[in-house]
Amino acid sequence: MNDQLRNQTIAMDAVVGKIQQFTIETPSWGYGDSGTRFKVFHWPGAARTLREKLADAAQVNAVTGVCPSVAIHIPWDLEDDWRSVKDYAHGLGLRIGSVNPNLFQEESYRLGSLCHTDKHVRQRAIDHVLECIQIAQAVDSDILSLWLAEGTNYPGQDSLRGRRHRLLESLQAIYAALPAGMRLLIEYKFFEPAFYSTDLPDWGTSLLMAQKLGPQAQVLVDTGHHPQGTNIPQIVTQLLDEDRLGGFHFNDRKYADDDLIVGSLNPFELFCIFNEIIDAGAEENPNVGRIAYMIDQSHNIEPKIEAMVQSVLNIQTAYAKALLVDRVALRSSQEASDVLEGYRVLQAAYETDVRPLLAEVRARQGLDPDPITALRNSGYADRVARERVAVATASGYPGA
Ligand code: RM4
Ligand code: MN
Ligand code: MN
Repeated sequence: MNDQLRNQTIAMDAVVGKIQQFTIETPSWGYGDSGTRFKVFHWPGAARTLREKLADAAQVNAVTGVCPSVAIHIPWDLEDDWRSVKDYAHGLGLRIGSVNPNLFQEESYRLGSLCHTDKHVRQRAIDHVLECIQIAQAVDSDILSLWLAEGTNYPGQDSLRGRRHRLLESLQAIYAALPAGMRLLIEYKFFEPAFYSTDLPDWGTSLLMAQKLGPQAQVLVDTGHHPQGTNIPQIVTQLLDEDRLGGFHFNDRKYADDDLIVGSLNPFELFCIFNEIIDAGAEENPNVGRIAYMIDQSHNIEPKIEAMVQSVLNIQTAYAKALLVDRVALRSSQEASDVLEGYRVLQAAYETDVRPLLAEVRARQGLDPDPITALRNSGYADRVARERVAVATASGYPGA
């Protein structure tokens, strides 16, 4: 083997190793029936219980090899015996990942939860989050992931400053209960279900809250939660620089919070996000090593397990391409103020066909190079479609 070939092999081994180590968490709620506010269509065999969701997630892990943890949503996934849930997950080669409190489906939350004017409602919401911290401890999870569905629909409906103060106070009570080593991820979303103001509408507001709380509080970037045209890769760089990028909820969108398959619409944006992370990592940014990569997807018309696998593959594709960026050439074109060369360096990596590389990664893990076909051939979907009886699900619109 000549030197050049040996160096290429070493470089390729490093890339393969990085792709194998890059793990992605899937959400329990992506395996059950869900839909739009118009109609929830039942998918034959869709998971009905946490155990069924975990069993489905184990299939995703079996064919991809990179999805060992599952996020849970409380109370959707509420159980009495967390030790047995933990053991059941371990038996499937999985572990429970982030714990997501639900602060949007109680009658008393009509005008908010952590920001509500009534301190009893705020306390109820805080107590629910504290319960979720205990659940996280019981399942050995170190991430509590918070999303607030609240705000106002009309100017003057409530005091915006008042809501901000209440939010901070509630978050401080939650932060005080966080055990050492547990992180509080603060997710933002610019609108919906509130339409005039949202209490955590953007990354800046989440970052301010995190900075006021302390180092265990970090920002969660859901890629579907921005206004059109927002430069998400730039948000990522800001948060990395501030050491506050807690993690991602990956999904794709065209118009609103569409929760579509990751990278199905904006694969280049996804690539650019990874490019920024890898670029920061090359400069030893300390935040890069502890980013939680999670999928937050819900399926209306898609086969659920297959949609999840597709998202994982699209994420791996974007990540692999970003690993191939020639960082030396990129830096020198930037230093030479060459406007287009840096773009071409990115383009060269983005246009590389990484399918053979990903097939090699899977072969080295003893996996089928084609996870979708492997999933289809496993017969799992047909089996659960026969075994699991449908449960009726409603839509958000009465009579719809
Ligand atoms: C929200 C948000 C949260 C998720 C819920 C189900 O839009 O993205 O992360 O927990 O949906
Ligand atoms: Mn989300
Ligand atoms: Mn969302």
